[in-house]
Amino acid sequence: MARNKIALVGAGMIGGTLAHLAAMKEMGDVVLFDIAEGMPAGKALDLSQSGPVEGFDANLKGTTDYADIAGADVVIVTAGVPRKPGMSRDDLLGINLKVMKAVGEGIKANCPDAFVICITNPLDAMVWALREFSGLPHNKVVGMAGVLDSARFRHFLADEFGVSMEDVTAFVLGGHGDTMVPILEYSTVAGIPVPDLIKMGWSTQEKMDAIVARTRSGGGEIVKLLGNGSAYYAPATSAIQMAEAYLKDKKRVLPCAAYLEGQYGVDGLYVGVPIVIGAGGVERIVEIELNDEAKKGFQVSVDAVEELLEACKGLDSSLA
Ligand code: A3D
Repeated sequence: MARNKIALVGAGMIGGTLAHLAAMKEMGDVVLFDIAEGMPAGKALDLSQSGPVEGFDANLKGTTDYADIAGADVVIVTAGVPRKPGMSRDDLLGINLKVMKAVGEGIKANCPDAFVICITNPLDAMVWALREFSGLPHNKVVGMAGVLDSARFRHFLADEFGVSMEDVTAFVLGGHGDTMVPILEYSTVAGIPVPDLIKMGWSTQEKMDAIVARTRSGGGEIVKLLGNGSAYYAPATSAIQMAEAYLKDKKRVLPCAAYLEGQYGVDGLYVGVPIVIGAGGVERIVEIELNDEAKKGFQVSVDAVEELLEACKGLDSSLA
């Protein structure tokens, strides 16, 4: 049986980390694509040379030619530029929108049957644009944000409660970062909901509010500390979990940016919701009853995504 093929479009900090993880887990052969000459081939060669030491068998190839992603089973997209000082949000949107156009067309021409995971920011708009440009079915294109946001939330909760991170589950909805909507009632330690843990004296509502605020600005906290660039280890791990769910038909229930067609009262947008990922891609959107506060928070996310999409449509008439 042939190995799976994983194409990483964007071979920067997250792309390189994705390649490392995919190879170490023997998820398949890996192609690192980037527009930067030499760099993807350099990373592929460096990673290949860790194979004999680590003991993995995976072919790694770096390329600047889209033809090399042909037949990929999974494509993970991190291509784009980060926001630099002096750059407006619309400047960034315009640049990364053009990148999504090139990437979408590359995927459409070379691997239209792939499962595509987008990481490029602003996430909820870029995943929508990538889907539009690629023409792939909506169930085969998803955005990575919720797994990362909930991992950050789980880490902070485990720290606060003094328990293993493995035993903490967190439930988040909505957009990436600022507009993330954590649902404490569905966040648990070994099945015990957080509000019950507060009643049991494990923590206080004030501490939970502070953790929610820290999670929302979790990306910014890391940007500030790094001084140059943004988080890449946890974002890469999160996307790998989604890719594995697809390749192994695990039917994982994960929060991702998925295309909504009426669920949660939203139509035609990518928003963060829990979904089931299996061999069919997005196999199910999990729709839960929201309380009034969560509904309000979710609507803020939806409004923010809608505003970004309008800006995208203004920048590229083929999207209107
Ligand atoms: P970086 O290390 O700059 O890598 C981006 C790569 O994209 C660079 O190597 C570029 O050369 C390459 N690139 C630029 N244009 C193209 C193109 N047209 N085709 C192919 N490659 C191209 O960034 P990074 O890896 O740290 O981050 C990648 C993206 O992920 C950024 O947009 C981040 O904002 C985003 N990000 C999202 C999250 C979420 O949770 C959604 C978290 C962290 C980072």
